[in-house]
Amino acid sequence: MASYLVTGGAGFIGSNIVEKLVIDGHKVRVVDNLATGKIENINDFINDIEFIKGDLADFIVAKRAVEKMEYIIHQAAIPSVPFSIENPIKANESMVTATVNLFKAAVESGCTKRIVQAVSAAAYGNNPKLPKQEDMLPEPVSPYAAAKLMQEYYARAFYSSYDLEIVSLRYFNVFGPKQDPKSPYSGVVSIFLSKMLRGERPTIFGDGSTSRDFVFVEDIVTANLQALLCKWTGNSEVINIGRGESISLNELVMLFNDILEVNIEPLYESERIGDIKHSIADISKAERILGFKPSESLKYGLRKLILWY
Ligand code: UD2
Repeated sequence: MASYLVTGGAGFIGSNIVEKLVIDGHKVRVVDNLATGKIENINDFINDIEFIKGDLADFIVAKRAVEKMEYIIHQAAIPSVPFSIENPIKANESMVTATVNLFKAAVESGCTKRIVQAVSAAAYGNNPKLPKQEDMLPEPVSPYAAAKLMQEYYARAFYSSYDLEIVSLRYFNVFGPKQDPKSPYSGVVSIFLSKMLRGERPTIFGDGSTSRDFVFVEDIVTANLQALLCKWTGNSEVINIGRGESISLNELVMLFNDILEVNIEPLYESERIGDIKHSIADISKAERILGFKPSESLKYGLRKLILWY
């Protein structure tokens, strides 16, 4: 039994990680300020964990959170591009300040064996090269992307300055249970599914040829645990986590029609400003370093998501 701190553990991805750790019988502490996370996400196992309501942008909270914890899974953030454009100072606090506090607190605690943190495919920005490879020059085009990239740079800096082992996972488009379709930060998979389950037509922004690499949250959970336990390479690695395949928004609607056995036509509206056209991960580094393999098919994850609704 090892001890794990999950920051943002009441959020969509964080709560899926907490659930797996609890099932595996680990000692789990969650720190969450409940800004975007929800206590309902962890209610089923609240008695099996320690919960701290607090904001990591406050160093005292960070110190308390990391105390005696061996492994840290850092998911806390305000994970939204539009929010960061409206409120770059708050976005920076929630990602950069919080992360530096967490890393510094971990150095001071002396107990931390390794940290894995959530970063983003947003780092690739509008670079049209596909698939996205980790050694491509970053092109952050939003404050969100800049902040997530800064988290990666701090990871490297803390390894070279203090020997703190930190792995950064660049998530592609994550979907799965506990992603709230009503949230303004929600992903297209949840939005489309919740509408189509009610028999409503989903709205595609653009002509539907836009494509994404949709990755199931179970795969994200697996990748985080692999990143904590894999052999240390001697570098603070940045690793893509996706399926390594993409589908268009039109195909996504067709897939839901197929699984739900309905025939709903999407509506089309003009493209969303700032959207990138295509995104697909090269996951060979994840395979090589983590032993990561995504779940059998996209349909597998979509079916599990439908069961959750
Ligand atoms: C994802 C991440 C974001 C950031 C970004 C980096 C999610 C939820 N967001 O944003 O945090 O990492 O990647 O590039 O994973 N769309 C529709 N209809 C809708 C909603 C969305 O057509 O009702 C389109 C949207 O215009 C976009 C695509 O679906 O072309 C994906 O949108 P998204 O918000 O799910 O994710 P994305 O890729 O913008």
